[in-house]
Amino acid sequence: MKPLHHFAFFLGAVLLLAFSACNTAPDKTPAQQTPADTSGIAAKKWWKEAVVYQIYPRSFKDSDGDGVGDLKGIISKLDYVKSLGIDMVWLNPVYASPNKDNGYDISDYQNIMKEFGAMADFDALLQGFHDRDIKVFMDLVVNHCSEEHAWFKSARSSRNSPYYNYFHWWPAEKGKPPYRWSIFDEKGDAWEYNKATDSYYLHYFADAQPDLNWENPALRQEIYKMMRFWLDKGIDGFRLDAIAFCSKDTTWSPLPAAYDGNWGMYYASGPYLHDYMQEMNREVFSKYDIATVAEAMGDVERVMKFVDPARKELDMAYYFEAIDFGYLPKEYKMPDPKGYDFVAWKKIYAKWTDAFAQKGWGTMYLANHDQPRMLTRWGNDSPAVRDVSSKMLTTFILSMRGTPFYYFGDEIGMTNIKFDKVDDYNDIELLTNYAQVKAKGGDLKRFLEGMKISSRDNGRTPMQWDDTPNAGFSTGKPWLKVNPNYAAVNVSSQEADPNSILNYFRAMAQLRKKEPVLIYGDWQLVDADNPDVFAYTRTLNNKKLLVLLNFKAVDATANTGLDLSKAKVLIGNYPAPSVSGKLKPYEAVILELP
Ligand code: TEU
Repeated sequence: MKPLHHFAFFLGAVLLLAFSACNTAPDKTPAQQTPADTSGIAAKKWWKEAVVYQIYPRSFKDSDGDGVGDLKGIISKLDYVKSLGIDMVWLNPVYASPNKDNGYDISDYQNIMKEFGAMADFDALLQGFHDRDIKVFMDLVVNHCSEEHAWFKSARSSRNSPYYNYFHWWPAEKGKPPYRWSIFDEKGDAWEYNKATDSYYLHYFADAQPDLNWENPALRQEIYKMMRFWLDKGIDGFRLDAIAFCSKDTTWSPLPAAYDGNWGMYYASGPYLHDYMQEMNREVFSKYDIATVAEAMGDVERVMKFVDPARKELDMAYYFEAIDFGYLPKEYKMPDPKGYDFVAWKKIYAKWTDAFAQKGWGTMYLANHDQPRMLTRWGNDSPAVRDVSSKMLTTFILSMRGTPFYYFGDEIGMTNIKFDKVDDYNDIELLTNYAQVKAKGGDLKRFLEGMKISSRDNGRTPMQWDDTPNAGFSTGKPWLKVNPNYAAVNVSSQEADPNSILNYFRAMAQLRKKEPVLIYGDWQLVDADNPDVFAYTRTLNNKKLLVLLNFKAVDATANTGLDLSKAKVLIGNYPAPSVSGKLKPYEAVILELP
């Protein structure tokens, strides 16, 4: 099977499962079937009540004119971040890194990336957030490190290095290693030959990102020590990158006959994964009042294991089934030109939200640094409807059950940049896939058209602060081009406008704070088969809210079967919000029902 196809097959399998689950019991959700959480009151925790704002430091604000965002830049915007009404910030990796994968290849876990500043800047940033009652989440990348990490440099020099067993090796005298797939490798091969040791090392991601050997207890202790270093500084939690992949089957047996290219699921099935999570919790997390979120691949059963409180592992998980929806089968991240099946997509949300109502806790996101801009992917970025469409998606994120993770720049409606030329891209994922399509003699023009919708760099362009050159991001040449629409889409112009996307985000964040029903309330999909409207109720004690979201560019009607005659509008994205269930294009409204 060709490497590009593996991920697509994974998606295909997941979709098939989703469809069959939905077809058998369209509206009968687990929440209805079992009385486990019918009151909607889960154990209260600060991290369930928080709105998280994700900052990609490279693209947020550059303080020294080198074209790369930095920590001092973020410090200069602390009051802006506070003004959003968010509670917690997730910083993408700021550790020392040669940046083959923009900080996800760490060469020193206890130092700051040169371009971003120094440890003193980090300490000042943390203090600045804490002074404003904002908690800080660090990205923890421990499935792999950088080839420039001292451990790997030593390990690759000799089989006798004390660090050799910090990594996974296949000795060349045993012949070629059994096939494993790599996501950021042009050859799609996760084993890379190393001459000095006459052996192959494993890398699920790029060859510059060797996988760490979690099977080695000494390595695990090093990781825990490093985690304590950051927690002792006072950070408030970790986002655990690619953590589902850390345990490996070190018998390296050939892939099972049943393997269907579903690498996400396969790699997330390591034999000791949850032993390691429980050990990490015992040795580190349980000793601090922090929150942890897993980047958890796999199906409901797999993801649930991370967050079932009885298992004492992690607190929250984000899953991929909804965000990876709507790509063509057998092709990596190629959007289906016919669009996506909206009804099936809603039912994916229903399935996961219902699962997290039983145990654990989920998250809600429509974008992050691995995704395109939410407005282009899930809304409509054309100037005529950009405003309403963006506010509608914000209403969605902040009214779902699960901790919202909101991506910087979405609060002003930033859109995909849609590069025409491959030279404009920076991302290792895109460049790898481009090289693969080229090597196969594939249609590069078609590939680049697809990437205008799905590529990660669309979400990584610099923050648009104002209409001065480079959108006020940097006085130097930005590392990635600024979206030319910055003259119209920027913070400064939206600050002044009470009806702006930015001020709508603030209002929605306040509403979530004011209404516990939006956090702890039961969630129920209504009018499930409506092809245009995403409608659901949130219920807590005697309070019932109805959320109506028109995802289409045309008028639409929600048939909820609920009596709306006494409904009261809590928020809406049109000047005169609808109380009838009849919705204008991209209309969003939250109604309180008596
Ligand atoms: O992503 C984990 C992951 O599995 C990725 O393949 C993800 O699915 C992909 O980026 C989608 O395009 C994490 C980070 O979020 C990502 O930025 C890193 O590149 C990756 O780990 C390697 O560290």
